[in-house]
Amino acid sequence: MHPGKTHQKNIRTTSKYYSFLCTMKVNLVQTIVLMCIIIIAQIHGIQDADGKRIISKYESVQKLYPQPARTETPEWRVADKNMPHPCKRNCVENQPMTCYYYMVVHYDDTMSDTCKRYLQSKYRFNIDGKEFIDSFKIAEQEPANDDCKYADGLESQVMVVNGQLPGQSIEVCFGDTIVADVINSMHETTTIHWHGIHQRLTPHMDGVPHVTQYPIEAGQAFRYRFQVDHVGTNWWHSHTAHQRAFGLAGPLIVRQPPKLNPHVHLYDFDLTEHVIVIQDWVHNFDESVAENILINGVGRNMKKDSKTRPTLYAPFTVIRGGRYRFRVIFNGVSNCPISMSIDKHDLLVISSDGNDIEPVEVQKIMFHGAERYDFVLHANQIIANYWIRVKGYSFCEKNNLHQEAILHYTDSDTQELDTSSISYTYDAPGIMLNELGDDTAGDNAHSISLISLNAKDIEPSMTPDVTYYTSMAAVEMAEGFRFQMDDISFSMPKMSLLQTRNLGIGQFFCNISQQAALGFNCKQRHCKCPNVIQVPSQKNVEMVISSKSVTAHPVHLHGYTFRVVGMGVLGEERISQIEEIDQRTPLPRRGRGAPLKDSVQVPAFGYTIIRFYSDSPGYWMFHCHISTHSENGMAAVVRVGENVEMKMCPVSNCGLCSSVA
Ligand SMILES: [Cu+2]
Repeated sequence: MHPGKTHQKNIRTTSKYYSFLCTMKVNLVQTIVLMCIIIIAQIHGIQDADGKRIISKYESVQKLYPQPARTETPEWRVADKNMPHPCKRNCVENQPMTCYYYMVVHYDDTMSDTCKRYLQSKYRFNIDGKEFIDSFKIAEQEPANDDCKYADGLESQVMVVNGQLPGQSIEVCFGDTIVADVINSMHETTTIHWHGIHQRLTPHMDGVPHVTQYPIEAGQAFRYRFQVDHVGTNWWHSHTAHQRAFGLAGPLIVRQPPKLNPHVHLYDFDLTEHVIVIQDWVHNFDESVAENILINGVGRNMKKDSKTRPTLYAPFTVIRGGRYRFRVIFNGVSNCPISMSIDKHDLLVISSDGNDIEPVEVQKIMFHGAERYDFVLHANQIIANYWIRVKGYSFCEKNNLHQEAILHYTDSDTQELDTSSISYTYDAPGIMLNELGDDTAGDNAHSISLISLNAKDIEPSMTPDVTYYTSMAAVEMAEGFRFQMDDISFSMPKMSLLQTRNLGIGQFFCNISQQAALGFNCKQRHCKCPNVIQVPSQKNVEMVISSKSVTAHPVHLHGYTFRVVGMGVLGEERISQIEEIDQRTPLPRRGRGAPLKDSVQVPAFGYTIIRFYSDSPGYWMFHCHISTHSENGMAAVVRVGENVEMKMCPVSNCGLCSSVA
């Protein structure tokens, strides 16, 4: 779906208007009603290039389910599909709203019939024998509800919400309440996690199956209802299996009133059109290998030996002289960190994972899975098109995966693209923020370390009350890789931890010291159990997280924002003795004002040190954000506080099994 399309008025709006008239004036003469119906039948919905009606998968699925009854919930703000949601507004202090979203999760296809309109000759152009589609013309001329998921021009099965790839951008203000009805029309379970939201008041809305809720079964609906307790560029995504790799993810943008926004003076525009979702892309539900990278759901086909279709690049329009806030979300799925740059433009980075920092000017940003960075782009170059470049590393490097999008200055020729420098070997010049394998000692002329960033929000000085050492590993065995935290492959109990916490389930938990007490050496034998790390509440907690593997792992802790106070590389030999090393000669930790994050890399054979104040009791997932790693055991649960300290959840959510819940 094109960001530019949100501006458009479309035929559907007109048809809605007629339909509204029809329903309101029930006592009008029948002939008028009939005429209305005929008009609606003719202009409603998606048409192919010949004007024939196409029923998209979403439309057919949607018909199976009841629509929200608006009259019953007058205080809720609800939007029609394609209409701007009333909650996307200028934020005003102390005026929260309740924002309703209807989210049908369904199977769908990229490049289905609804995309045929895009292939009309009026949109196509040619550069050096390669075919392209004019994405700016499409945004202008195609109805916003066309339901086309063009992706990389290849047909692929996907799973999406409401027919969109990436999913709809939910945009609200801090303090709003989100009510989201998730209707699972698939024949497998799902859940939605609201990444970046702390769920302090509603830990049972965190969306982790068997930890904070039971899975939403096939054919079942689940209502998420929670207060938005964290500003910034956040995102929603499925937390079940590998579903977010197949399309179940979208932005969740939380703005605040201008006077509370420390960076408001740095930019003129903060628009939906400049939200960027990047993801490594797999085809037909095969998560084992990324075959492409997509930017806002589109991009050039990179798969070898596949039939080529014209390329549709994601369009981003700016007016010369303007200063634009870009919000970038990396829905990284495989072991594929990416770098991003924009030709001839500096990136003034102002925020990460929804946490403001002192602005830093760089030319490239490295994203590890689940990270978000916001930057200001000053459109101060000559009027032209510029490449937004994304380059994949680690596993994506093996397939030379890279992708581009277009930064388009208004008044430049939309079809004038210089494709000569498009190649994997192209390295954008300048300084990189958050380099892969970042080392504290790594600050140099070419890179800026994440932990050298300064948070806008500075904490009082603190010393940790408790320090935990925890490790991430991918151990190669004869039967394949074992993915572990603390030498344990995480396995989920069938009872949901938060819901059944008072049923004595603690006896099923394990952790490394408990396993040792039982006589199991998890370094030698395979330990597979629900690894629950017990953390006391209301304490300054420090975690020294190490990667005992050749790979950097992006780690995400639910429920909290933490300070990143240390990061470095020790090497293969020394990393296994990190606890002794740190206790003998403490690893370097930076002082106050360290950057706040919820997702951060742990460098290969290196470590990352995080700190947080444990004031939100609950069961919080703590895991690698590479989907194949976490789903195979590189995960644990951080249990903060005792059961009695945890927020009560409503009875309807506290059943013993999904059929009761
Ligand atoms: Cu990992």
